[in-house]
Amino acid sequence: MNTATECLLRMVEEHHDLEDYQGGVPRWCTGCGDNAILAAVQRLCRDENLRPEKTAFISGIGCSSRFPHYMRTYGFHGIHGRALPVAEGVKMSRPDLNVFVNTGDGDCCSIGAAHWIHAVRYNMDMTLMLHDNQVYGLTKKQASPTSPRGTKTNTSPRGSYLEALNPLTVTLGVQNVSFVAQVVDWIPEILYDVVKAAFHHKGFSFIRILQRCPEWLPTLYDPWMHDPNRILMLHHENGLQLSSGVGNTYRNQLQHDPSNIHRAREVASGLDPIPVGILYRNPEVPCYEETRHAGQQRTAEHVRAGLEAELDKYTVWPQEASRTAA
Ligand SMILES: Cc1ncc(C[n+]2csc(CCOP(=O)(O)OP(=O)(O)O)c2C)c(N)n1
Ligand code: SF4
Repeated sequence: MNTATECLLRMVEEHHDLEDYQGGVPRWCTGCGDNAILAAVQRLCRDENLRPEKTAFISGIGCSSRFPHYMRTYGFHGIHGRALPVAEGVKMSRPDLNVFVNTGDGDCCSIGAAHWIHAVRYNMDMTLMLHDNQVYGLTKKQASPTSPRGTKTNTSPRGSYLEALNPLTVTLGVQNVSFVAQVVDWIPEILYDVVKAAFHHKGFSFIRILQRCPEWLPTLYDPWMHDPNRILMLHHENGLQLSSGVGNTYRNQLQHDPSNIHRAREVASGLDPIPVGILYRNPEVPCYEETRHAGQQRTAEHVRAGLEAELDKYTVWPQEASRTAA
């Protein structure tokens, strides 16, 4: 085969269409915001021509955590609250992979909260999407840490008593935070732009996606969906630039420099209007997988030698055994 033919074959082989990333048929309810997130992610994979065999989607348990089943890439549908430790293990052993994490507000902010905090601090290079429908969807409507106070659920029939936890301000309070954004599932253009910016960020990208659950909280986001002025659209030359379509629809805009963490925390505290866009981005924060291995030799021989030395510590050699017996 001559070089030109080889080249052509490789190009055909390495080009991917949307279908190449489509896994099983989604079983989410009609109108579930998870469908919009899936569409944005599959589009990103296609546009970035990500190699499916070099891409892994990791999740916990919940409706949103079914995500890896619907991607035709590697994936791991793990256990409740434990998506992040699995993702970190994957990234540590295979830093060359594109790692994505899909998690619900229960999965991340309740049972998985400790992992969430430490994952921000470790700043490993991966993209986390928090599908925040403010309720436990899969288990049929229990209150989650992000449920607004007063939400009536099976665990809070008279309305939940506590103020909702704000995942943005929590994340922005953790040492080594490097990327925080918020989007809503019903503005697909911005959803896509943010997922793309997060993917290109080197470090732990945290995206909170306000996701509709028409099954259990059908009217939750209606006030914001029906009134574009209740969305605060963030833009900046170092953040998102708005298209004329988005700019004309969402006129309540704020020029926000995402390198300013103090301003990011202020903007993140706003609940109404809902801030949408990139709140914070700092590409200078070191990634754990790099600092951890800096200056270390990691060839297979070194790993094997290290393991042998470790196992030798526990080996009882025959002459030693007979000496001990005598
Ligand atoms: C250790 C453990 N505790 C509880 C459960 C039950 N459980 C499964 S999913 C879930 C909550 C799901 O809510 P969320 O993470 O918000 O995801 P959603 O279904 O809304 O996408 C719970 C409590 C479980 N599977 N494992
Ligand atoms: S129950 Fe809610 S979160 Fe789960 S699939 Fe249905 S709409 Fe989506």
